[in-house]
Amino acid sequence: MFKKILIANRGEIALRIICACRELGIKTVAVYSEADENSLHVRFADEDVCIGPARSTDSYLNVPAIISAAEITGADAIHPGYGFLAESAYLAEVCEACHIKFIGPYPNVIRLMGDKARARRAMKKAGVPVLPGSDGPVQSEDQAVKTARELGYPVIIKAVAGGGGRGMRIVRTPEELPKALRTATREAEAAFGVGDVYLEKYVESPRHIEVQVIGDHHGNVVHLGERECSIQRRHQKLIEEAPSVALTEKQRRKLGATVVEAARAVQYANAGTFEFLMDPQGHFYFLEANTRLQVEHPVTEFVTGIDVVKEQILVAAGRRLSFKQSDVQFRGHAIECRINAEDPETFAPSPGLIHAFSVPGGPGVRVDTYAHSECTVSPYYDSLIAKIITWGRDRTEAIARMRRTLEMTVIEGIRTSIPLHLKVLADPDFVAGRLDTHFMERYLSEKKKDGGSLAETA
Ligand code: MV4
Repeated sequence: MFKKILIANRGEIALRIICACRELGIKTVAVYSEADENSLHVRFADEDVCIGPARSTDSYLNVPAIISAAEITGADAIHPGYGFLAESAYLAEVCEACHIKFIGPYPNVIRLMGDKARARRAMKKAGVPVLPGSDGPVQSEDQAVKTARELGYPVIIKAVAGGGGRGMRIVRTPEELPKALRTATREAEAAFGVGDVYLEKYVESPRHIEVQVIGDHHGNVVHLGERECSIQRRHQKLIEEAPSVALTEKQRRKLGATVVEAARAVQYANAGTFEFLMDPQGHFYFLEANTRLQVEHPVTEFVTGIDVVKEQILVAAGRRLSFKQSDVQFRGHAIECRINAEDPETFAPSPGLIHAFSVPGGPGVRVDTYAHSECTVSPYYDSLIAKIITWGRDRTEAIARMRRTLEMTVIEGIRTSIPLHLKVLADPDFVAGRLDTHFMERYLSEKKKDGGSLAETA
């Protein structure tokens, strides 16, 4: 087993990984930027190394600095968390070359999934349903026009190097296509350095449903069920839950089995998430695979009782998965609210000093956070300060626990998304489970019409 793990991350996820290491008796190394010197992840790690200035390109994205920190401290493995270098095939390769275990999939699998057109083709070949679309990147305007005509409008243009919703264009008529193709290509080139784009049939009003998998290095893969992630704004998820109310037990088993087979086909090891769109008729289509631990993994942990981060570490060390698919039992319902340091109405970031911070516990409540009274939320990094996750025997109980937890949470000195969460949790469509990826857009525009203010209830 590893003796020492370096955590190449910050914030709540760095603390979450420290929790797993402590339970396994593994020493930890924190890396931090000059802005994070007084953070809890530094305080609770056994050792710490400053890797550069506040800007993440100079610190948390600095591969040589992170590898040097691992070598100096004698760490056997690096856990990348999510964001930053978590899906860097390059970091995974450098780790291999330096005989440091990268806690994640093989570099070639990270690279495959990073190319959304290749990933699509690989999944299709493995028997996973994908949307009708171009076979690989579009080669010319003529070809795109022809493909779009065959697919039927609307279509969506996606960047091969994109993902998470960046660089997409919905095209509703043939007239719009040439211009949309040019802008999408230009934007992809500017954002990712690769201008390649591909086409897919556009699905109206889908749900976003994703399946958690974990594989070991002996060819075993199991799925840990799905998460419903339709409550998002501008591709930032706000609320996630498990299970999805939209799936029958039969659909869950079928989707799970399909994903497990596909993950095996690409020799998937460690934790991963396969994202799907579910259309209003209940059909599933593969979107992309995330080759990392995800922000919303706690809802899966709550309903399965499996510690995903501990399992990631164990399989990276070469252990076989300690459970079979038939050992995975789903119990009750879990919901996560992402608490961001931002204005609940304008969504403008709200960094600064937190004077007071208190979240009540009680039955079925989990809080993953780096925040505490008198801590500072830095403007340099993303605005997620806490994840509040509640569990209930059913969805109604999980929602009730979330509401009373948010109502009794005290965060003073900065603005947070809590008032927005409380409104959504009281929305009749949310309560009924009538969700799709346009829920928040619809919700926010209706609120505007009503003249309703979140500040009134804040
Ligand atoms: C789509 C789609 C509709 N049709 N693809 C956005 C994130 C990226 N992973 C893929 N995305 C979408 N792809 C087709 N063919 C709609 C979205 C989409 C979306 C997906 C998941 C969650 C939220 C979303 C919000 C807007 C659009």
